[in-house]
Amino acid sequence: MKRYGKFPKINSSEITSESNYLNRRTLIKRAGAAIIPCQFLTKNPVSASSLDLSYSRAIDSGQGFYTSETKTPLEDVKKYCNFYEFGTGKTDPEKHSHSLTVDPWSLDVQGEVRSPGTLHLEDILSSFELEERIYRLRCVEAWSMVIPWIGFPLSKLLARFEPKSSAKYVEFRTLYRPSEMPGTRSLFGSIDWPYREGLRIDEAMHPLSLMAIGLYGKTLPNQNGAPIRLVVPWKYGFKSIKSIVSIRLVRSRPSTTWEKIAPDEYGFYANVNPEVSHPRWSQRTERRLPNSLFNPRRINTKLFNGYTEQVASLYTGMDLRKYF
Ligand SMILES: Nc1nc2c(c(=O)[nH]1)N[C@H]1C(S)=C(S)[C@@H](COP(=O)(O)O)O[C@H]1N2
Ligand SMILES: [Mo]
Repeated sequence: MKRYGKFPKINSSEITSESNYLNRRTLIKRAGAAIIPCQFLTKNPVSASSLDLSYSRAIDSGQGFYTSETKTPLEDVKKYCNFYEFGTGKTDPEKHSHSLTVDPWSLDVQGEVRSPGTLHLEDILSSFELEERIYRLRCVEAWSMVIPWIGFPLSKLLARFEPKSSAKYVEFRTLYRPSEMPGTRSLFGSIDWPYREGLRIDEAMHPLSLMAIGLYGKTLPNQNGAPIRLVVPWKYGFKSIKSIVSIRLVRSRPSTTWEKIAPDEYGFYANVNPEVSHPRWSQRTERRLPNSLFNPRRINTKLFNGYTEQVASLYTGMDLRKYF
């Protein structure tokens, strides 16, 4: 990614310990339907049965929902992040995202749909069955992780708003709240906030496209895109937009953040492809985190991040070099 200026540091008194958006009220409303944050458990002991997280485990059904590859430890998933709203350094999101208010949260869905509207996070959590997906995440910067997400298919969310046949693309937007996002207050950045991403409608409806609300059995850490984010495992990580507040179904291809900044470096499709180099580095291999000087864990990058069987048909007849 490109380099931007340094970001203002926030002082440590603003940083609270582990923050969590599920308060008692939410939990009672949801009647133990989903994820119980451990912070809640330590403060307010609950019966053992509530400890059961009700999401279905990822299984190897041949749909790409599961991989047996070694998972990236939770500590690394939480520490090594890209979330430019909180700064450009890998550990900035972990340091600065405590200030993000994730409750209340709502998601507005508009555009080419029969029933547009706003859903509160609580409604979202009680509407959809939660499932685990163990996915590879391949960043365009040539590092990768294996993460056990918890969420539900994006297709189920979109279906609820009844897309019209005129809906050809889906545009996503991240929250833009400068008071809580030091990275957006930088005078040197060239990002036109809010962070935006997009998918073609058939990509959005693909069963692998996931709305994640948790990882490793818990609600999402703020730095990983709390309280709700997209995960598109066959595309470079920048497509997997975090902390989403708005979804619009549209007729034509939306403008997206990284494509707008450097269209020759970051395409709209951004399908993982070892054959198509980034202008400044090769995409043939990747560092599987956590790695070190002595254990570099460099592995070959696979076409569509290893999800070819599931997604190749979306791109039949398309020149993947042209539509990178
Ligand atoms: N809003 C927003 N979403 C974002 C980003 C960002 O800077 N802002 N970074 C993207 C990039 S480049 C990657 S690799 C993934 C990283 O997700 P993770 O930090 O949870 O591993 O988030 C993506 N989503
Ligand atoms: Mo990335």
